[in-house]
Amino acid sequence: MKTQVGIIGGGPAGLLLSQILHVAGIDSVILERQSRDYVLSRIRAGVLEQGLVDMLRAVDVAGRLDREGEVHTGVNLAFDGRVEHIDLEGLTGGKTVTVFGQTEVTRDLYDARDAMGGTVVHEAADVTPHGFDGGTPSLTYRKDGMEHRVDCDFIAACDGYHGVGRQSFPPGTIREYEKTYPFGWLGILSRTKPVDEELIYANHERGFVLCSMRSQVLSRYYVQVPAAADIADWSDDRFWDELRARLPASVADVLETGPSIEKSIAPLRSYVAEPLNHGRLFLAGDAGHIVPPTGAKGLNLAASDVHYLSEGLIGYYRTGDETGLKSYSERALRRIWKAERFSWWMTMLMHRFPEEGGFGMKVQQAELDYLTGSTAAKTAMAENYVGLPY
Ligand code: FAS
Ligand code: PHB
Repeated sequence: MKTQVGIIGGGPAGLLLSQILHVAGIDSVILERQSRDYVLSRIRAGVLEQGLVDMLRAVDVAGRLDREGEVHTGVNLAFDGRVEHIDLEGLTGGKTVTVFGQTEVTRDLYDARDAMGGTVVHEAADVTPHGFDGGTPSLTYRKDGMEHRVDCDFIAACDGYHGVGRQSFPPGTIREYEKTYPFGWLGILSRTKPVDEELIYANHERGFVLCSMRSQVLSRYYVQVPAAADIADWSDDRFWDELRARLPASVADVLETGPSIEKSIAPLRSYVAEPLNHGRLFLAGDAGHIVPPTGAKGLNLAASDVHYLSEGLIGYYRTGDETGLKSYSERALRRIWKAERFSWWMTMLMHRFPEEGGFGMKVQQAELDYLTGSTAAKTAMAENYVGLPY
């Protein structure tokens, strides 16, 4: 098989890149190791920056998003028994975020690829990049007991943190920056009315919680748990009791509970690989970086990577100009590191670090008290939360 851009990974980054390239008349093939059902069974991000919404609209994949997505003009911070509102729209001159599940974005991207005759190979095993150091890149993979090969001009590794792309860089060509956190997020999905119209991030001495949603009848909640927590130890009742215990009474009193329809624990990590390309192999999305979900940046960073990479590829195929490809890594990393900083800052501010003792708790509460009382501090948080410019 021959194509122009070989893409490893059929998650949001790979699918969005393929869709943008297609609309620009550039051919691509996606090799995804899982089945489509498996990919669509994963429950992940929920908050979309305007930049991602605009990109989906530009390639005609925002129909359902525009109908079903919820525009949020603010977000809440809860601490010390209080709930304080951050007016995102007012503080950023009109910018907002949209609540619409990553799973639904991925579903709509798959539907769009199908409608445009896109090639997505599922259950492609042992995908391996070759020849990206020189001018003859290719991807090999196994499916139905047969070896296959895709010859291409460029390889985009959109294969997530555990993907093969980054691991294919020659030894010594990648610098890695990493911070792991001593806790994870235990998340549940429940067919219940969300506890508030907007998200609530809560700092509490028992640990962090987040109240989010997917719609007015589908709630998404997270509870900070130790990194070694076993999901088998967390019944629904225990989850709801812990969530209530960590919320201000005004919120806990109106919490609607119900059976979980999904329950999982996500580890928290900050990670960046530099550079994001080696020869004609490019990393985009979680393949190149990971953020703790506290700042709702993971999916949105994948979008800005795809924005920069697709600009470079389109420029190359239209004019032969390689400037955009040569500057991709530097451009993407500048925005990545600002999102890494913001996600780290929100994580350090909102979570319980037992080793910090009571002093650490009091300092967090003092910072939250200052933040919610300062227009300058709230503006700084708001412009990062809605998403910095591409
Ligand atoms: P993805 O990991 O989504 O997609 C990569 C794809 O590549 C996958 O489908 C995988 O099967 C495939 N792949 C991997 N290796 C391959 C190989 N060798 N060959 C072929 N295919 C291969 N972000 C938030 O903002 N909020 C959240 O609440 C949140 N929760 C998360 C929970 C979990 C458990 C995880 C892992 C991430 C979470 N994230 C969250 C971050 C998440 O939303 C990512 O940022 C987003 O999925 C990034 O998209 P991709 O870069 O496409 O990577
Ligand atoms: C979610 O709804 O899954 C979500 C929202 C905001 C975050 C993280 C996750 O910061």
